[in-house]
Amino acid sequence: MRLIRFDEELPSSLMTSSAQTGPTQRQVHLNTPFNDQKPGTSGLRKSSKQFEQTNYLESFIEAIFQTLPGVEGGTLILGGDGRYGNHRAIDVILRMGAAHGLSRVITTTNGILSTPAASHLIRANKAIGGIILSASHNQGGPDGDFGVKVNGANGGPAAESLTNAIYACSQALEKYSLVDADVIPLETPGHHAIGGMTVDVIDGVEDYVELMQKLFDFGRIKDLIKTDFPVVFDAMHAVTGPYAKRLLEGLLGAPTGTVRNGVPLEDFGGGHPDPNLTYAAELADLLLNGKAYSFGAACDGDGDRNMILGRGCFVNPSDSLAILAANANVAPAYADGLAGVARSMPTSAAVDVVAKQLNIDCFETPTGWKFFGNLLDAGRITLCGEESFGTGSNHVREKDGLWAVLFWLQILAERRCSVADVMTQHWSRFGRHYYSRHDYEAIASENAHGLYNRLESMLPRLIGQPFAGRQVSQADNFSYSDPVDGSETQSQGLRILLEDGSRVVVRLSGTGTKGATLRVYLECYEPSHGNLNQDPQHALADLINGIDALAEIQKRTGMQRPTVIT
Ligand code: VG1
Ligand code: CO
Repeated sequence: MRLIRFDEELPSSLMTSSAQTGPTQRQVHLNTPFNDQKPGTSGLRKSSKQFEQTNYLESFIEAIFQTLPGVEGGTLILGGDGRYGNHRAIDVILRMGAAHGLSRVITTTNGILSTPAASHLIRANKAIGGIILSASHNQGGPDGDFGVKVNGANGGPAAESLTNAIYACSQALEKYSLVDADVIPLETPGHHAIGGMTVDVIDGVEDYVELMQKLFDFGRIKDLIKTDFPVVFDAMHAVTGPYAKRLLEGLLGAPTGTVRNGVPLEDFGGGHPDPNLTYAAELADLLLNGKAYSFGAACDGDGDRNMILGRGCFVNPSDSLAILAANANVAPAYADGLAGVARSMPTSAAVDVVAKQLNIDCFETPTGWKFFGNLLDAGRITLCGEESFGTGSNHVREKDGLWAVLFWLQILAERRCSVADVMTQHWSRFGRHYYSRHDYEAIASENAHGLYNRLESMLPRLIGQPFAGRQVSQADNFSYSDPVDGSETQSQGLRILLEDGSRVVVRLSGTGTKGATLRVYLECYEPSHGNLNQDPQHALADLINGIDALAEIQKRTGMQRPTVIT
């Protein structure tokens, strides 16, 4: 355990408080710095227990405040997905922010703020950035995970250069600063101060809802819902409940009860707030086996992911991105066309085919939304997405779950057909990318790294060799050169590309907290005149067996089958 060596009280000359005496500023010294605060794919994620260690959260926050540009005199956006630890973290960050000379923090009632809504607030208020308290789709509660996401002034996840600098700072940290102050009440909107720092508690839903109204034609969506088109949304007891209620049940006139699990809970009701067929099984069952709804959707813990379902129909996220791109003109915000599109490397090439037809650029980036930021800022792309249930546009700098739901409803409102019809018509025009992701969760770390390193060392010899009844045309560890700032990112996943355009990608997750998670991404293309109605697991069977044999997945993970199949 790390003990506080001594506390030092400082004369607080910077502090000008509305209170009669300014708050006391303190510095807390660390015995030894923490050496495990390296942010992963999106922020720092650890178990709640790790975050509850003395000084652990404070250390990471200090590293952020010492590294993020513009803290002195700047405005910060602060909130989270409502998970266990949210309130305590907001209190700590406010008192540390005051000690570091922030001039203003905008936080939200009950600290509820979705990741895309935070991104919007950063941009709308010209803030220096934001801190979002979330471990996204990871489970919450005292026995679950907690997380801290750091966003920059553009509203997007901090670039690697910044997260590396934060990590370096945390490893060398000797002390942190905070002030002693009363806990700011978050139950209702209001204006407060801690010393010279203003704390504005605002409704975290309002600005976001206004933004959505600018992007989409709510009247038309309302007309669709009014006709015989019942919709259902599962907020998974996470952050999107209040947003979805205001949007769907409020503005769009869907009946009360449309939003299920709509009250954010500290432990997400014991569930796993990950909108996929495994963890949102109840919703999946309603749509895939029931007949009551025409459209269903769910979002993850912090509201940036989305799953779209139609009656008897699951929309693969890679297809979803392609379909949004192909139909973008139906939404007022994108009626003038798209500047370009981007997808993460493991995402299927379905959107590439659309981009080609639209004659626009299509970029392939590493996994993680931070890599889209430069392309969005430079106006090179309008839409982007990931296979992991993430889609978004230039309206914010994060993926945006409810935005995707509204976009789908807009398409359905224009086309007046079923989700399944949208899918089959898309495939018959562009061909179909059969796609699946197999996740092996919580594998012993050595086994996962052993498997990965072995496969990586085999790659050079695979080129030209047979694999899954095809020939390997390229095999490498993906690296990315940012077309905007020229920065290079190496080692982003092992790719086995086959001569017919099919491929297998293998990565280790950068968001898991228990052991290691192996992700295997599988893809093959069927042209528009081919067989478009297979079960993806069947269409991909050769690739599934091929990679298992090559990488010895079952043997080395000790698992007969993946934990999650998407
Ligand atoms: C996963 C997804 C990735 C996504 C990231 C953050 O990362 O694969 O596409 O950007 O989560 O999403 P990884 O490293 O575990 O594969 V979220 O909604 O958890 O912030
Ligand atoms: Co998320």
